[in-house]
Amino acid sequence: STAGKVIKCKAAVCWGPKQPLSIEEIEVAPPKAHEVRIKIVATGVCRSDDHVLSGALDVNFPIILGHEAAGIVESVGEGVTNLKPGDKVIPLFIPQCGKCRCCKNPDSNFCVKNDLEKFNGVLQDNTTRFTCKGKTVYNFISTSTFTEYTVVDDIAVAKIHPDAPLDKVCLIGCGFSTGYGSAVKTAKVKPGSSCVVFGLGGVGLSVIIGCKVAGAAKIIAVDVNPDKFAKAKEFGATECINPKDYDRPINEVLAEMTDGGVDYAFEVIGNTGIMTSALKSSFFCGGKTVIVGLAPSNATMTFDPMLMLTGRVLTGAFFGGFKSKDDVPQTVDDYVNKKINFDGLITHELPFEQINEGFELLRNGKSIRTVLNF
Ligand code: PAD
Ligand code: ZN
Ligand code: ZN
Repeated sequence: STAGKVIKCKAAVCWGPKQPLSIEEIEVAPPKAHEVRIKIVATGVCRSDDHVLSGALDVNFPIILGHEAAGIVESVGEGVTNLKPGDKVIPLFIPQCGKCRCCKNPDSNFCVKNDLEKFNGVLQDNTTRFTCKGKTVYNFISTSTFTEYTVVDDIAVAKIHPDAPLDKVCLIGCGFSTGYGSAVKTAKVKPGSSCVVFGLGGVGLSVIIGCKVAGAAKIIAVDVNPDKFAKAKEFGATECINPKDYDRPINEVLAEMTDGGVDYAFEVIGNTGIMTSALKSSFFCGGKTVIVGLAPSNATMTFDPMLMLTGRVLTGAFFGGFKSKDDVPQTVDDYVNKKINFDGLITHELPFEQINEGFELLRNGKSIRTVLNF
């Protein structure tokens, strides 16, 4: 057994922005108290990882990215009682400590133990278990899954159904849950309502799945890449529009299509200008806008506050408002029991070593989700 020993394995190390990931041999130290070492089996490529590669998000380097994954427990540290070697798990990019003010609030899914606000890149004890070429390698948002083995805090991992296909349910670790939850939990889309979704990547398409399940009557899909429209329709979009086809603001077009504005608008790109467009496209009495996309570090959104005085609601969430440790196992059960399906989001599967190709497919708009298999 490898328990208690340092594991040497392959990982995709990010030495800095604007350069390819480098497959390196790294050392992964054993888990300390309340930590879990996981053998990653499958991991998806999400735009949030690419935001680090493009330089849009400020993190510490070198770092091991990746946060949408599924794997198997290799060993556990002292004090971990609810997990054992061999358990199937999904790492959680928002932990759920269960004890903090956010965790105790039934309406919040955030946790003060998160690493999403500051990207410190360390575990709860302020260190990491990764080294490469003698250097400390940082963690990414409590997870780091672009590696054969990772170590996470036990508050940042959920045990899942033993029959779950890991190369599919890895998407429950981010893209699917974030989009689906944004519709059903954060917005609480009502039957018969109208929705607009800006950005038709893996997350935006999952918003569409959620809007459809919630019974929305009109689901308008917006993207500058019309290649995305076929999938959007497959998942439930009733109309697809490309802002480039119009010479006036897209919110005006949407207002005409929806008797004055949509009931629910979702920004799933990470563009602060589009966030304002989303807000403007929501109905002036009670229309709700949900920010899902991750804007670049230090970006700001500006808008006329009069937009809010008529009763619009602006909100946002990480991870679709899902309380991670509670909702991930339930969502996996729903997948195993065929109550939900999102297989159509996975357009490409590649061996882990071809990770840079996975990012190229995302950047040139050819993929929805690429799943990397180890
Ligand atoms: P993606 O790159 O697969 O999809 C984005 C889509 O937006 C693409 O289809 C683009 O063509 C489209 N697009 C880009 N610019 C425009 C524009 N100006 N107008 C219309 N469409 C445009 O990304 P994704 O689906 O993996 O992620 C989407 C965003 O959500 C991204 O910012 C990511 O960082 C964020 C995210 N947030 C969370 C969360 O917890 N809030 C989780 C996961 C991802
Ligand atoms: Zn993600
Ligand atoms: Zn907490």
